[in-house]
Amino acid sequence: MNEKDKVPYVVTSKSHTAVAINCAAKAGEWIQSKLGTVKQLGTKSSAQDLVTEVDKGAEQMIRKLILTHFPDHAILGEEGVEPGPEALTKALEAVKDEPYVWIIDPIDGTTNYVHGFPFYSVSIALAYQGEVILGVIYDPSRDELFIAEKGKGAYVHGNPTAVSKDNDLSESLLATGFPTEHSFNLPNNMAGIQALLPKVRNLRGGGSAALHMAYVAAGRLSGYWELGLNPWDIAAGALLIQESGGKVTDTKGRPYDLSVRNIAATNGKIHEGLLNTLSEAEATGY
Ligand code: 2AM
Ligand code: CA
Repeated sequence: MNEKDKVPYVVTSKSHTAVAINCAAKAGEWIQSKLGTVKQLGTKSSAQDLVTEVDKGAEQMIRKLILTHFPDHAILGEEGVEPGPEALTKALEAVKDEPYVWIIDPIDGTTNYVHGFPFYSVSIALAYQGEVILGVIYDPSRDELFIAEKGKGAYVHGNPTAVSKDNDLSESLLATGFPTEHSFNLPNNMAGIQALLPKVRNLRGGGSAALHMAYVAAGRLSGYWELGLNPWDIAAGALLIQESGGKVTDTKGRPYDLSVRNIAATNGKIHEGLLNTLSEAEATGY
């Protein structure tokens, strides 16, 4: 047999979901074992946008595992893309004709991780022809694994998740994230907070977009919005919420897709109220 005719060995027996779970669990366990040991703190787009050797190591670990099983799949990972919207547009363009694209955030909530504030997660999604078909979010601090498969529902620890039943903003617990981009997104976010706080039960800012979205899916938060995010912060959580009966759009109410950066995610019932309040306050980030 010629060298060039040799077909590399490919493990074919595992499902996408099993690989995603394995990646999230392995990376999560490793991240947790490194908690409190970070030596070198790097910054990306701004002084508040942190990256560590643990983010990079975890992403490498996940990439390797995915490619062992699916060598022809594309991967869009946070640590593989330069910060900023232009680099993201290019990265999305580069994978747009790939049938399967894995979208990974090795640590969503790096600031929390660095400070030992136990609210961070590993987020892994798989898109087929541009549509998210699988989402896994793992919270290693609580050992909680959230899983969603398109059309098959969403689960935490094997139990189906469902969004909250709150009908009105007044009985809602919302979450948001505070932007690292201070000239445009920050004033917009502040205007949104100012308008929403008097209308809702209360507001939280936990610091992990993916985990906030998992919490909306699980009914622990009624809704969540944030400006200036990236696809790896949102993709897995968006499917979790949709499969739990909730609604995910951009902050102007347009359907969610991988390019959406300003996200509104709710139990569905309060969606219009959230969007209307953001719009009236000119706080949509558009
Ligand atoms: P990260 O920890 O993976 O960077 C907190 O509000 C959320 O914003 C987190 O999900 C965090 O993800 C994300 N985030 C932090 N810095 C960001 C940046 N410069 N651009 C976009 N999202 C960011
Ligand atoms: Ca990250």
